[in-house]
Amino acid sequence: MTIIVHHLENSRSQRILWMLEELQLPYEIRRYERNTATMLAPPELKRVHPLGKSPVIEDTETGLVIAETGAIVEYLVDLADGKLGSPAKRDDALRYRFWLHYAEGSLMPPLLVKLVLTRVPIFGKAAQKRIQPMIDVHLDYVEAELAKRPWFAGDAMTAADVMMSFPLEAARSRGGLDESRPATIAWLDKVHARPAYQTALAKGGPYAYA
Ligand SMILES: N[C@@H](CCC(=O)N[C@@H](CS)C(=O)NCC(=O)O)C(=O)O
Repeated sequence: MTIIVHHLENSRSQRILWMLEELQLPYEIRRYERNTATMLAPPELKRVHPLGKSPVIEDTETGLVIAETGAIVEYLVDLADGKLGSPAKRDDALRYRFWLHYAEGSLMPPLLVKLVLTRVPIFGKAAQKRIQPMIDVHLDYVEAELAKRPWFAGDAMTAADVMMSFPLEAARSRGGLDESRPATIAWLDKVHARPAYQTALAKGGPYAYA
């Protein structure tokens, strides 16, 4: 069995490479470059999945094609017999589920809006100022939570941390996350120092956010 990862440069799919390295599952990477004018994915990705987004994985054993980071992460947890999955303690399990959904459901949208606004001339600058306070509410919340425990769900690293890595990398790059939120920065540094993260980085090719 091999997992084929359709990996777009500088994108959410970096998380899947990290996850696969943590789980030590066999995988191979098909890397795609963005269109330099639009920053969109190339049309080949639409031949893999109708949405044409990354990440998408293919499981060579079952022939299944799976899109959406959270769904992929849960699929991989199952393949690895629950490793990095929901913790046994109820509070940890509730936090695990919360952060797993929060990453794409709540934190990514305002960061994406800000990114789009950086490309809008004149009006974009003023609008970015309106969106930053919304991002700050999220970053303050994340900081308060990470000040209480080493990983998002509790004492152990889980797939919830994998999900949270890309939005927080994006926040550090363009969302105002800096040393004024030390617990979050320490968490990011700890993630980036993990051998599995470093191996994923080496295999995935250049990545702007680590
Ligand atoms: N919520 C989806 C978002 C997928 C997504 O928008 N991926 C971006 C990469 S960060 C993409 O493929 N962008 C290129 C495009 O939209 O053409 C997920 O987490 O998988």
